[in-house]
Amino acid sequence: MQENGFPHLNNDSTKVALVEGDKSHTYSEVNQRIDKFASGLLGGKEDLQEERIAFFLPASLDYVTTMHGVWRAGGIAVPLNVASAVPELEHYLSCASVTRMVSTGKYLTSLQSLCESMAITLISVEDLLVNELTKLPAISPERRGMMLFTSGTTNKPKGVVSTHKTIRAQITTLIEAWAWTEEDVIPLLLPLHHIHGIINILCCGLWAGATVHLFAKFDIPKIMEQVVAGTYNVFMAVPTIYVKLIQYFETIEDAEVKIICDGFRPMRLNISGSAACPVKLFNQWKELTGQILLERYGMTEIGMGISNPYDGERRAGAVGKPLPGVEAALFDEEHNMITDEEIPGEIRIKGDNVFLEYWDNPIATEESFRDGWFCTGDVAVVEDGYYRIMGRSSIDIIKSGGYKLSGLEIEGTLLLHENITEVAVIGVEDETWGESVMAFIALREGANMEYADLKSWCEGKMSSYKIPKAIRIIDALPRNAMGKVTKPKLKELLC
Ligand code: MLC
Ligand code: AMP
Repeated sequence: MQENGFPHLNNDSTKVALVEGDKSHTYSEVNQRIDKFASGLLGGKEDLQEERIAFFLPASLDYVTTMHGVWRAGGIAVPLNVASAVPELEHYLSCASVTRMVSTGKYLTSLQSLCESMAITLISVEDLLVNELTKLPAISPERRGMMLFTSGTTNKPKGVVSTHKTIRAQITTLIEAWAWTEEDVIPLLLPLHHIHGIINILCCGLWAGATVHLFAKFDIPKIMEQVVAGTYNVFMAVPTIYVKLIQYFETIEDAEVKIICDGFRPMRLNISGSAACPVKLFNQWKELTGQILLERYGMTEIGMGISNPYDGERRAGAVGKPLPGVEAALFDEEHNMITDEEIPGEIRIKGDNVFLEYWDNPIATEESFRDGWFCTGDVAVVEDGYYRIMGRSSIDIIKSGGYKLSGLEIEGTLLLHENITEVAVIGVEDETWGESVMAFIALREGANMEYADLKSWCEGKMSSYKIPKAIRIIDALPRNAMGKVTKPKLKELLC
């Protein structure tokens, strides 16, 4: 197992690192490919000096090559969501001042005009796999390594910048806490522009010398085939994935359900995170598979902060205790640390796992820290040392199927519709998605709106998972004396 150093990849030689369809790739093959790619990216330079290199790639050998290649060449990796709409991509690319974009196959054609219009050089992975290896730079841990975009309480997503030290801390705490070993085999079925897929699965797996099976999408039958074959001993997903698996079980014969559940039963670990795991789901999964889900809590800015134990009681409805190397505490509205159990407060986090800054946004960075603590905006209580998440301080943030969405960002796009005069977006409780996006809309006089028409209007303007799942037309939005929309009142309208 790797002890330290960069860039975060095991160098064991003959072991299989990645499986992609019917192809498998050993660590030595992957490492050599990364070195060639990094040499190609450097193109004669000694060090990329934190050049922002974006990449638009599904989970694949190419993705791993690019991510690690950028790291080895001294750049900042900016992985993008392959399901993004063009206006979203324009924001990410201009916000990060991206100079080069790496992609492959069919995506190269679709990205061409965007890259041309933004003076970004579009390159294919293959083009950078040079044969002449160059000396790669020494990368100090304090250097910036990755930028991930996160939605929040602002209109547009912010770039969360992690250093190599941050990335290493985020990985190593999980290797220790969840007992990763090179014997582990895990499917990666989550998108690779968020830390759940990137850090918890891909980076941890490749640091530990484990084998990661890459799936470009959440393809239930294909993944279940491998579960039945006993291929995996670790499984990590968002709650919606467990819900969808249970919904899938309802569509197949009981005997087949039993075979699949028997594939989950001997695994050493099933993890749920990125959104609250309802107690009902925790119990259903236990009943079906015998697996006691390990729920943990994290955030783009901190990696994982709090986790139920690998050994010991995994408590339903709770996210556990601070991870090794992570300091967590609750604070009241006056910024006093809460020391009594069962009094709710905001979770604040300290440790090497915490990000460096929001890219090019010193004000947002400063506002998100207080006395050295990162303020998460999540409210929790502690019971017998176990944290239980109660909610979020902002109603503008929605967690749908594990994706964090900004109500304000969605409102900003909907307001571009010629018939919409006012709009407020909230998250409403939903059994499949945790929360689903609902828009309250006031229309121009005399105008009508059907949901289906609005949905097709939204396509291409925002990622499809941000599109409201329901709308309600109202005459005017409720506002307080200051003229601010009172979103809690909208929730009351639904009762
Ligand atoms: C897909 N759809 C969603 C959605 N995902 N709608 C709302 N919320 C979502 N999350 C919609 C699509 O727009 C489409 O709508 C329809 O569902 C089918 O799309 P799909 O792509 O085929 O869906 P599926 O593959 O089933 O995707 C579900 C999912 C996916 C759960 C696999 O949402 C997912 O990968 N979520 C995980 C996101 C994640 O990694 N979050 C971690 C963030 S990091 P239509 O109408 O067009 O049919 C973090 C920190 C931490 O949170 O603690 O980990
Ligand atoms: P993101 O910004 O996409 O990384 O999402 C981080 C947010 O997801 C956190 O701030 C929490 O609100 C939420 N989250 C992550 N894990 C959990 C969990 N186990 N229970 C409840 N909320 C969670």
